[in-house]
Amino acid sequence: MNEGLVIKSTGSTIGVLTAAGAVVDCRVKGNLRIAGIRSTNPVAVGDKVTLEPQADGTTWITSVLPRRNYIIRRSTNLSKQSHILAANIDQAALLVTISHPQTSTTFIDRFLATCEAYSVPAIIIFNKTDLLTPEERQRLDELQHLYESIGYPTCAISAKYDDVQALKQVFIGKTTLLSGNSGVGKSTLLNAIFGATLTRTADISSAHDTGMHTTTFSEMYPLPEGGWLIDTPGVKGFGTLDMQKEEVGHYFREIFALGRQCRYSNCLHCGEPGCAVLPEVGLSIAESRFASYLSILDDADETKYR
Ligand SMILES: Nc1nc2c(ncn2[C@@H]2O[C@H](COP(=O)(O)OP(=O)(O)OP(=O)(O)O)[C@@H](O)[C@H]2O)c(=O)[nH]1
Ligand SMILES: [Mg+2]
Ligand SMILES: [Zn+2]
Repeated sequence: MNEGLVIKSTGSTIGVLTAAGAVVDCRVKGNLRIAGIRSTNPVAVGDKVTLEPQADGTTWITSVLPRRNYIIRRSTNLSKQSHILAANIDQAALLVTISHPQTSTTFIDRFLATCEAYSVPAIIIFNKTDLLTPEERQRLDELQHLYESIGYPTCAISAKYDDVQALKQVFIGKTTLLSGNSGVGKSTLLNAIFGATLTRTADISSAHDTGMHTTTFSEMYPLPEGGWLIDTPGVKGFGTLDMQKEEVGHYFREIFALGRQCRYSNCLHCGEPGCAVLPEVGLSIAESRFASYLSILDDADETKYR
């Protein structure tokens, strides 16, 4: 049977790299469904799939091989549909900008929690350091310090003006998902690392500082040294998965660590007696992190009534 690796997904057609080294445009066989996942895309970039050439010259994707992991984004609108950003990844790199546009800590924390849920190592790359005012530079320092202290590697760059070749080392030999809000510079970083213009970038509309959503589909790029980088369309928000309330704290490393000292093992850190976490909010646990934790707890509440 023919097997291939999905390297590009535009929705209707899917680019698959075959064992022979060719990229074939394929279509998903109509009745293909992946058990247990309700998503808008049954096949995602990074998937290994089986192929079946048809008599009319087209090729069908007939099945998706079991996934090692996947990163899913639940749409923030009411449809509650999910979209798989990528599958079978080794690590995720989140691009964050302090300004132009501003990435919220809720967004960062939801992304990190999603990575934790799938045991995908995450790194945070702060971009556009060239644009920072002194106050924003201080904010950058604070956030870098915060996330490093929790255990996430961070770095701060200007993808546009710095020499980012050193950053390449982080990506060699691994499949990395590049994610972040629209306009934070994912495609720019990718281009800078490859030293060639592989994907389009766009100017941010200065009126709103919002991105233009230049990248409209996910695509995987091979590194000459080995490994893959996956450019994804900018994400607005990160809905989280159907987590049990008691589970949410597991995906915030520092809350999880401290939570072991709570009197009740299923403590939600919302005012229960003997809670070890709540008294530390604003001290060893950042208020922004706890606020993100609470926002996901809220979601968990919501899913309960779905
Ligand atoms: N000043 C400055 N501008 C940057 C930097 N990195 C990217 N940009 C600009 O920011 C804009 C958006 O960059 P993109 O690379 O298209 O952003 P993206 O994250 O791929 O956006 P989507 O594809 O919409 O998700 C472009 O005008 C880039 O030139 C940087 O380090 N400094
Ligand atoms: Mg892009
Ligand atoms: Zn507690």
